[in-house]
Amino acid sequence: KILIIGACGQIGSELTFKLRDMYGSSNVIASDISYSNLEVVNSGIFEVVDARNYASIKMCVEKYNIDTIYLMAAMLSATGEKYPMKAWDLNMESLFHVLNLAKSNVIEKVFWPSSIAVFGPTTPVENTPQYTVMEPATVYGITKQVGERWCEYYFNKYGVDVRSLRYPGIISWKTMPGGGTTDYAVEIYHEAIINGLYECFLTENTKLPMMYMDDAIKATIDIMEAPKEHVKIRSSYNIAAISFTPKEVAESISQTYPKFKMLYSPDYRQHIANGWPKSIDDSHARQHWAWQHDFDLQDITKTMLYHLDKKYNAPLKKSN
Ligand code: VAH
Repeated sequence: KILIIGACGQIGSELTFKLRDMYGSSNVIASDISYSNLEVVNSGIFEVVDARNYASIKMCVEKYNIDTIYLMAAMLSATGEKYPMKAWDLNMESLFHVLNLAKSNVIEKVFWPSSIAVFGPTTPVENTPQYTVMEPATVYGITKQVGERWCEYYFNKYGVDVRSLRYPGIISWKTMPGGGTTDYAVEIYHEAIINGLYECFLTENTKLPMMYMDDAIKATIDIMEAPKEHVKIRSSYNIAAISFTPKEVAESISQTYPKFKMLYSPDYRQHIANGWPKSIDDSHARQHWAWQHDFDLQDITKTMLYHLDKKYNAPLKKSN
């Protein structure tokens, strides 16, 4: 049985739907701190779990005989800079609780997301290697770097089967992102349809690694299904799909909406983005467990605009 902690979040929600498709709804328990995504809450078994509280997690694990946990709850980079201690507390406490449940064999397997935020201003920015200098300059990035060290330690010392991916910015249409620096890459598509105009909080040439949600979900399932001996890196794997700038995504939108306008008003998140890689070398993931992305920028723009146009401009249901 699988438990997803943070199932109402941007990645957690889509992971819930995918895992329910794969393993059957009754075998996938969704949980979050509140009922913040009713589609997730109403699509199967849902429990309120506080990821910062060991007893809260353990109770749910025992109630449903859970053997695998996807820990998707975290405070992201932008919000983490506003509430550093809250970000440290949530991101680290939740990881220790889940690793300790695995160490005491209450559960068998753990997925824990890391991020390109583990890299900092002194990291090589193009084709950032799997192994390199990492001096993260955000609280979120610090929690991800330290979290990776603990994951590898629990694997080496206690044999805990924890697997992890350094997600780039993730783009999806079903759920809004929650307080990240890459959130512009989701907001822009919504604004293009609603207003035909987007005021971007990063400068036009800020190049960042990005990935469509379906690719991120595929990578997550692939690494969790890979035979143990293929998962040779137990800190966290670099994974990549594409990199683009706000200007490039605006141009791809303009092919469908020629009148689309962009404004640039960089804010505090520009400083965070400046410390992150522009592109990622994911050759280890491709070699060890056959990682391969599918969606490039044109595919992402086509898919996002199609679904969001349907969502916002759906003809009113004919009242019969
Ligand atoms: C953030 N979306 O912006 C997250 C992610 C690489 C970015 O970690 O904080």
